[in-house]
Amino acid sequence: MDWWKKSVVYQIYPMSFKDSNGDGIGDIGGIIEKVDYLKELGVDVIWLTPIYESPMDDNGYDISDYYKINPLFGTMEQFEEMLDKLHSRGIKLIMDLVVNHTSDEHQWFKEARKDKNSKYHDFYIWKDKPITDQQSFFSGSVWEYNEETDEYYYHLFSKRQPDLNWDNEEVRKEVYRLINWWLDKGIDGFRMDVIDLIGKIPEESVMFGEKSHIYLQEMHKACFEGRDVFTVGETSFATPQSAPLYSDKERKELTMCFGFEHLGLEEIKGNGKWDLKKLELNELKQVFKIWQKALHEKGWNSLFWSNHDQPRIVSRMGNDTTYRIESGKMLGLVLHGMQGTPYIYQGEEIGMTNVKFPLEDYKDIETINMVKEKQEAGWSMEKIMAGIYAKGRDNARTPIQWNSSENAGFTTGTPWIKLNPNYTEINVEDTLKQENSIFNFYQQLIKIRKDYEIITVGDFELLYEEDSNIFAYTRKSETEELRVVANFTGEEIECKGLSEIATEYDRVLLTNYTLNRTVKDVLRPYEAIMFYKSI
Ligand code: ISL
Ligand code: CA
Repeated sequence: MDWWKKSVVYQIYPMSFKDSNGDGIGDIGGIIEKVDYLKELGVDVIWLTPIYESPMDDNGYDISDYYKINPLFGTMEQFEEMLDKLHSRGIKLIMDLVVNHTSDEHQWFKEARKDKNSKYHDFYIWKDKPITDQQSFFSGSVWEYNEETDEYYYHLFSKRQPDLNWDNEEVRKEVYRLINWWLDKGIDGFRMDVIDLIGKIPEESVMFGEKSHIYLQEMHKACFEGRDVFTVGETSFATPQSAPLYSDKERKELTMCFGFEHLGLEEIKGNGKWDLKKLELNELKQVFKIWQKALHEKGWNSLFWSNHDQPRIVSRMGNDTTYRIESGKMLGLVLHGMQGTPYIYQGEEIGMTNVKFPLEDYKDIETINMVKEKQEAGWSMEKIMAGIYAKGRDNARTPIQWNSSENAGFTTGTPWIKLNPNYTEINVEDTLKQENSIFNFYQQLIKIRKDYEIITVGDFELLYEEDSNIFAYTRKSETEELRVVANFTGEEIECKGLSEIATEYDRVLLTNYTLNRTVKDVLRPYEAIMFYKSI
């Protein structure tokens, strides 16, 4: 079987992971210090967000040299030491591939913007005037004026992140060259940033054209054919129809891709990410049901609750006060019980929570630009701040809380972003001492994936489909059966038939409450149980 089907990936956002030299910014040295922590958790693969040379307009998602390590994070020697250390512990490393755009400080763009006749000019997308009124993800028009050539270039993110012109064959060759260069160094694959956008059609404001499939197939041939590596596409626009196209092995595009539908359900449709409504559990269940079925034996799912762009999951869908630990475990169990490869975002394994900072403490370019835009559009400050508290990307970017000492043991210097003040109660050191911690629960989830084939191969059937409090499903194969039953609320609720299920199954593989053997037809707040039987 493909190794990545039994793997669990852990995402590291290096700036906020561990600082080793006291400059307040997490770095490669910090990761090297913590490899044994990752080993103890039991993860198989590390996904590292960008550590390449960058002016850091978007925290490294704006790359100025794909072949260099950003000195903020360390040196190439340290990178190699980290890779060796991970490999020696049996952990693989995938890097972030950001090739929808470069930094405006990349040599290609510097040449391109100076001279229409440079071969690099066509590496980017130029028009004489803004031909559409398309808005960029980080506010404002996608078209930015360039004085030297008296033209406009296209950027889907910040104006310091010009989009590459994927229709130019030279661009694609350069990208394949850098991919192969890193693979030859011995890394185990890539997470590909907004990779569905490479098929865009700027003239029509179309962001996810069919061409992305063609380019990915070409890339596969040029870089991945014959190598035992894995790729995961960040495909914000993937649907249950297109995800199998990206991840069907026969099509030779990607190993798997991230779908975001389950994380868009709090948005009022068409109003963007800041205009929010309450999450309906039934909508969430339907999304998972459709994705699980669409990809079963036709592709491969990526399972994730959060990443560096998303709020903390216990604050978002659980309860980050009274039932933080219970709900953190429940969410982990529901996700890891499904078919696909699970991703754990740093800090999720100890149940880190969202923050509420005063406006001046936010660092994220998306948040900062949004505030200006919404103020101009007449939004109240209350509404803007509510949006930031709920959805701001800095929620996920506060440093890892290693212990209860000053700055949570993250740095001896001044941290680049404030810490969540709750580090005195929530931190790794205390968590590791507790027997019933979220960390311990995640260790068990990872182990179950290794021990029970059903997690990898079983099909998916949603149960209690109409119930707006319960998330439950079965996973079946010819020889085994698994059933997950979870209470998504902070109340004790009725769960008809639960006691029968308990007798029908051989045993409980995992639960977040001490199991009361005479299970009644009730679920305690955020209670989650994973039943198992062999057939
Ligand atoms: O978080 C988002 C804004 O609401 C998403 O739209 C996000 O920008 C999108 O998923 C793309 O994310 C990726 O590319 C961006 C970078 O800022 C993100 O950190 C990265 O994950 C541009 O490179
Ligand atoms: Ca540092």
